[in-house]
Amino acid sequence: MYPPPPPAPHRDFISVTLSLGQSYDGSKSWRRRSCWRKWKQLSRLQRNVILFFLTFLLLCGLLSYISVADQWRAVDGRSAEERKVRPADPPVLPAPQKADANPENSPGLLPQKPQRHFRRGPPNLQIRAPDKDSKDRRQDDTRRRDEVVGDARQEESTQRTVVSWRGAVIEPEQGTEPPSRKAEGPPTKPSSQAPGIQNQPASPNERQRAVIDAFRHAWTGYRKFAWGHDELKPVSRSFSEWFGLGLTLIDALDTMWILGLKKEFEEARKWVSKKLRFQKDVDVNLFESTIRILGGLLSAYHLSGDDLFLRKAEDFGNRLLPAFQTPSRIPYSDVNIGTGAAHPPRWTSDSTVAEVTSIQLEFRELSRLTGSKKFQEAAEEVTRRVHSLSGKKDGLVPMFINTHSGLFTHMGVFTLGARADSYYEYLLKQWIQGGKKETQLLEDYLEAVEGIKRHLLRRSEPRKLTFVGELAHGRFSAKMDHLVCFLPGTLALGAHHGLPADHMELARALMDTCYQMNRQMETGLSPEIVHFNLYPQSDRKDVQVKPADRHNLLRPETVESLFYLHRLTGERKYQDWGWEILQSFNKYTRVPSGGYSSISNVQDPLNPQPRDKMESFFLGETLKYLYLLFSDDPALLSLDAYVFNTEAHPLPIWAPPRVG
Ligand code: DMJ
Repeated sequence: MYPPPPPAPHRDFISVTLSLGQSYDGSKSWRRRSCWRKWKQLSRLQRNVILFFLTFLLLCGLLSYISVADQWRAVDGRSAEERKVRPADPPVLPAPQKADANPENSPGLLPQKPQRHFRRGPPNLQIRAPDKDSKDRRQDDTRRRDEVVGDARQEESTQRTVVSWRGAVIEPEQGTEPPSRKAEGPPTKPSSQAPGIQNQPASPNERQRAVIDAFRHAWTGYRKFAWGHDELKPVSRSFSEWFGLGLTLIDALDTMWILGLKKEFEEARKWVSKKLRFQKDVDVNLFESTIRILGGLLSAYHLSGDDLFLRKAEDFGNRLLPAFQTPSRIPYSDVNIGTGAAHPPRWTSDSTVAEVTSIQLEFRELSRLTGSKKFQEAAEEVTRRVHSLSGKKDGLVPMFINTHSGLFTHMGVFTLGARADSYYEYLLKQWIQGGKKETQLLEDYLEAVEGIKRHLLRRSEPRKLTFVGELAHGRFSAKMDHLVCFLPGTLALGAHHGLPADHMELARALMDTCYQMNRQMETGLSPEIVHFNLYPQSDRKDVQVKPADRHNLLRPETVESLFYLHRLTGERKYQDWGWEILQSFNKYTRVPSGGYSSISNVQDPLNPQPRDKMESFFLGETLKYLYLLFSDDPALLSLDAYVFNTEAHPLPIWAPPRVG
């Protein structure tokens, strides 16, 4: 017998022997048995230490897996986002810090962060690859936006603004769902898509290419004969000045971006950077320069992310502010951007109502971006004062307002056309811009629509076209400006944002009428003003034109509304109507050497009489709306993310402020 072996000496260290690959007989069970035996031979302490060590390793593994997975998800999301490069950056870009200075005198207008132009380039046409900082900024923006949108949704679910107007109860958050497009062509995503979640940009379709061709032709003329001037005179191959600020060029910036015209955009940007100077002894019209220049610069900033445009916009906004220094706070129509002297037109101390109430989208946005409240305050004071004035008729406003007394003048005349039109448009659009919270704007808008229905709507003979006439001291006139054709689009937009469904019905009916105003003319282009026939027994056509009203200025309103109607109903006929109009523009207004010209007679296809002027809004609005009309992608400048100013410059809808 052998004595029992002495107890193994106690060792306070662990030795683990791995016999990898040494299979005695190649059997797995042997390996398992041998491991188990070794495990049993270990002391309790050794076993505990091993178990602790293994648990620790397991935990570390788990934690690092979670973090790596997160990073991958983020990377994946980012690249997906970047793959979806859109012409428009999602709305609500970060608002830079406030700073007051003239960019021409000092580079310090905006916060003194490192000056880098981070430009994203037109769709599919990255001008310059974004550097790391800009990428980071975009990611931060996206993150912040997602948070804000998340908050907004949460808030919406708990607080729903219910506005009542004469029995109509409106729940503004209930937008109309975009229709299904069954019979209308390829299915599209609903336009209520969250901002920033957009599809791969589609390459332009045939009709959009035709718009690009038209734009290039117009631009060629402007570039050759009017570069840096306000408007092209295409027939005489020269130019005209209004403000001397390169109006067409600025008005067209965002259109170039949207159409993907990289080279043209870059060249125009260079002009803005090197040549555009606002320190000039020149009078500008407050309204026209706000909607075209301020609006154009703000949009260009939003789409491109290029600070240059915001610096210019702030400089320009500062120069417009003296117009508001009137006894009534209702601004003068004109202001000298060099001297700061503001004044009404020579013959009156009145301003027009549309002009003083259609600058708010731009001034509010400028305040939001710069952090300087003075722009918003000046513009909103006008809204408040007009809101509480007497002299309205069921929400309809007169056309003039006095800058000394602050009261309406020329009372008793009501129109949706010139001098009043965009008052109504901006009530709705400001409400949308501000996140559908400013109920006073909504109430005024709803009341006005009821006023239109009650006092201005009639149907023509024999085709029963619904139209909006005018009222002068109780007398109805069957006169309608082409300008009124903005209304179907605005009504449809309101219905989309939750306003009563009968607004959409009215929008459709008025859209038909506006189309007929074009269709019934020999050139297929609407005159400036029409009169509708009200007499059933006559052999007259529905749409009558007086000799003095036969001109067409290349205005956008019909195609603007066609864009909204198509976007919000999905019906292809609206695209087809727009296509007809584009062809008419090409046939009767295109000048071979470059550019398009307004014409004097839409009823004479043999001699439409070119007037030798291409208005800046042909590039800023008409061609932009045509391009958007021909798109089947509701995410392209989504109507849930952007609101277009009255010159077709898209501005972001503000996310609601964070609560708490
Ligand atoms: C544009 O300047 C704007 O659309 C404005 O609201 C009305 N006039 C022209 C276009 O017709």
